[in-house]
Amino acid sequence: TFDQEYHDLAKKVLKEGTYKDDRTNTGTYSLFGHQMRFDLSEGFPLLTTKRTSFKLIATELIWFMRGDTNIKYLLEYNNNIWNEWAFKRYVESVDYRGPDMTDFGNRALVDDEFNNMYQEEMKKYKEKILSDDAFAMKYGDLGNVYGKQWRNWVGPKGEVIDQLKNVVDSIKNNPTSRRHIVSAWNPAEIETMALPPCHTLFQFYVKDGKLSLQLYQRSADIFLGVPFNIASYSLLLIMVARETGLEVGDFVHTMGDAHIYQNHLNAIKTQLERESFAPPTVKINSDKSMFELEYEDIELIDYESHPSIKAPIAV
Ligand code: UFP
Repeated sequence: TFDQEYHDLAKKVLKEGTYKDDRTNTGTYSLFGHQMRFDLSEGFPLLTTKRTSFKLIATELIWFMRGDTNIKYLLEYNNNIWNEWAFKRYVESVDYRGPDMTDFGNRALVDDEFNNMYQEEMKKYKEKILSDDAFAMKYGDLGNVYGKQWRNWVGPKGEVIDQLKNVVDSIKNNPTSRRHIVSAWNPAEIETMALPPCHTLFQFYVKDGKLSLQLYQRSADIFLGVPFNIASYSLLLIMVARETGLEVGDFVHTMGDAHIYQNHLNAIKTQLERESFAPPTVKINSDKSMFELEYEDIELIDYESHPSIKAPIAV
């Protein structure tokens, strides 16, 4: 089953992964290089051994597809997954006058008093993004992250390249091509991004009327990130298959540094003890092009799961 593919990865990292320090000073168990495969004709790979929010995944994907890089759109859907990265840019700016927020991610975990202060500042920040357009423009933006690179990659002469539109056209016009690629990794712009892309590059493959997609993910937080990444790219594959008149094939998920943060160990072990349910399915209730789709057009059907499991995110 789909869950088994994920559980096998987690078990492998628990067994074979070795301790590795990391940028966030959290500490991980890590190994290098792994591949999972999900046949989407069998259903939609949203994990069932842990409640995983389809709304967060779908609204983030649509946000990427719109070419948007500002968290305002996400906040309007009550999607908070990028807040820490945008907030970090704000508190490090000259305009921030509140209490010192240095290393807020780690401090909030160990210091209750600081955590209350941080929650308060974050709340004010979110309210200001939603109510003040000028503030949102300046401090809601994450820089040249996914949406920018997918839809508006700027070339050497200032020309704008719409990689997503181009790849849809190339799938339609030249299905056997081996060049159906979208890259989020733009070396010239890495420094202008709040977080260098984790899902770095993806490629499509057409055979026997079926469309497959492979993702290369350079860095994979197995407990918190990967369940989202699997569902997000599977949903993208469904949308592109629909757009190009093809059936869905496999989502192939290839990863580089696959890691479990040491403060996620108990959480993942709890999840691994659970039995999976049959996977849900996804239906798109609209004739709109994939570039015009909205969250309300997408329906998740028959999702049965175990409860969610909370764990701290490494910022
Ligand atoms: N991460 C994911 N998936 C994502 C995403 C982030 O697993 O979609 F945006 C994790 C991977 C890593 C951290 O633990 O976020 C990014 O840190 P770094 O840039 O140091 O690899």
